[in-house]
Amino acid sequence: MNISQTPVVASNANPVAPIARVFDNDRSSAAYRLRIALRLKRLDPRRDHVVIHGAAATHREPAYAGINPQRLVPAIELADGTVLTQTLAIIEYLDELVPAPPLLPTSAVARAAARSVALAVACDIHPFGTPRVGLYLGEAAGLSPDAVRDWTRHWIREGLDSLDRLLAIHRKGRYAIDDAPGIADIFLAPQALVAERQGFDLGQWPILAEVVASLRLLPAFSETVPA
Ligand SMILES: N[C@@H](CCC(=O)N[C@@H](CS)C(=O)NCC(=O)O)C(=O)O
Repeated sequence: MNISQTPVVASNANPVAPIARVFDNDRSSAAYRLRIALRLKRLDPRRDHVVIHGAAATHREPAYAGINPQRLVPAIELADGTVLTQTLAIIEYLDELVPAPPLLPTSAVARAAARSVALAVACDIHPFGTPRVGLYLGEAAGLSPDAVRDWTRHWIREGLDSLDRLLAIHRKGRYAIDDAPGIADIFLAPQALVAERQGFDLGQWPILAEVVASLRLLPAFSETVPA
């Protein structure tokens, strides 16, 4: 499964170091994005599990904060010791490290469209449903578990309404952008799964549901799902 990470694009002016390990969490939707990308690239680096839920969580402790200053998963450590954070940045790095199959479309317009779908998820939907936000709403803002759930569901509904409209504009193939699974899909599928786990029926977003159904036929998406 582990193919060579020898970078095709590396040079002295453009060094690309291989991945030494991944800081993963099997329940995290952001970590799911990275698992999909690694699988599409046929990379299988060492994985260190970081606990982010409940009393056993370790991601906010000094040991992990020393690795990822944002205290979030996922992160990757390169062979030269550099740590990279933020899934979009990490996945674009992977795309430079192992160019095939490409995770970004060939045209500049389609690349921008793909990034806009990914960023809509990463910036405007996913953060509202993270453990840190839920904990704050419950503990500091005093919301009941039901109120936190309603709040989370509100932002998912708003976000997926927007995503379905975005896909209506940008989709030119079987998946989010074209006929090759790429960055937009890697962000879309995990967010759709979160929505289902929050009780939504994806059928209310017909384009998104169709894209997700196609993606779930791919092992990279179906065999890496969060627990
Ligand atoms: N924008 C970040 C999001 C990372 C993120 O929020 N990860 C979540 C897991 S899905 C996390 O570590 N949460 C810990 C917390 O909320 O305390 C990325 O794309 O990598």
